[in-house]
Amino acid sequence: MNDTSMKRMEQTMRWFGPNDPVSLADIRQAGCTGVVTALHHIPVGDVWTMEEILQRKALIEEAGMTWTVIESLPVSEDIKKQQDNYVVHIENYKQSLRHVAACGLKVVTYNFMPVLDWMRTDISWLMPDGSRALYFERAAFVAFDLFMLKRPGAEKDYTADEIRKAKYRFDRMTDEEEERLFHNALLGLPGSEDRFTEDQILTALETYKGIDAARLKQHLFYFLQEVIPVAEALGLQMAIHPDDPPYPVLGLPRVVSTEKDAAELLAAAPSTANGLCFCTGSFGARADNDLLHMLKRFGDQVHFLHLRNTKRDADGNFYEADHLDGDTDMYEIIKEVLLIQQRRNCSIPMRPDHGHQLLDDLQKETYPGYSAIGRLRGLAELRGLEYGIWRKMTYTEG
Ligand code: DNO
Repeated sequence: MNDTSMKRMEQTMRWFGPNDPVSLADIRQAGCTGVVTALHHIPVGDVWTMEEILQRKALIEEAGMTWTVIESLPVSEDIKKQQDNYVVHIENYKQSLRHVAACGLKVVTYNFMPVLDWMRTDISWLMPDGSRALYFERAAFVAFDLFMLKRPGAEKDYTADEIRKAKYRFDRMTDEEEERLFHNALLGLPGSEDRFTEDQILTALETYKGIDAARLKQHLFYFLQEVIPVAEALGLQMAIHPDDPPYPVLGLPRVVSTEKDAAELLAAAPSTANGLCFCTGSFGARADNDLLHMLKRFGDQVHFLHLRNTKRDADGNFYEADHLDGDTDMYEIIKEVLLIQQRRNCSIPMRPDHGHQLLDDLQKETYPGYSAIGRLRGLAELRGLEYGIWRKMTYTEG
């Protein structure tokens, strides 16, 4: 018997809002039924009003899709540091969740990375086929930290060999390369066009003095214990995004990088509302993360999927590979997702995370990693792979 009731993933793409050069119509034509977006213009820590949420929702629905996931409802620096206005910000966060739920939304993504969100040294790295990818080059990053930012005490974070390689790399950098590296490393948060200046970043780093990983974890757990019961009562699913890259950067602790981190944060506020945004690209940048094992272990609490692939090397560099290439076995991941969905009787929203700049993308300026055609290629490949596995699992041949 053919069991066609088996669910497929819900296909979505990220949209940065009305200023995004990639339009809702483009996303629809990519075959998406859902959109992932956020109210990037609302200052972090403030309440998202129902009026603003409904306005955005209406735009998406007019384009024939649904607002499937919020990415992100950002957590303020005060909450991460438990300083100044953090109590007010947590109350505001809960209020935003009430509004989000009242407007019919279900999944909320956020992260707990101090100061900086994702970070790359090159946002336009030339691939052998002429397309451009995001790249993290360890020696360039160390050179940026030591010789450009000149972060006090930075030498302590690197081995003698890393420092030597960084010096060699830095000594051969042209002015133009230096400028580009500086610009890329301080790109700031996705969805904003502001980037940090050197002074701003050094000051921001300074404010984390005395906050080590153990303390940041306590702050995260406190936040979860406050917010998760509210989310649960509202029927929301919270999905924390892992650190990217998944280890400390610029002396800042990062606490959502490994299987152990994920297990601890899920246990800190046990609830189905406390879940993960399973980002194969972020977790996958660490060789000691066994992604399939993690997906099997945490499957009941995966509320959102970022499907992307990275290719690492022994020096700590990684680039964003084609979605079906790289170190993560996407076939195994999608097969497991289908089994999880069957068990939970649900469709987990997915988006093709990042994509190469290719074809007409190369002439356009979009948010790094978020060009239309590169993501469309990623989505199409993932969709095809899923369909093939789904057919095999649900149809009896002959
Ligand atoms: C990068 C994204 C992340 C993600 C946030 C979630 O492209 O996957 O920036 O949106 O970390 O809060």
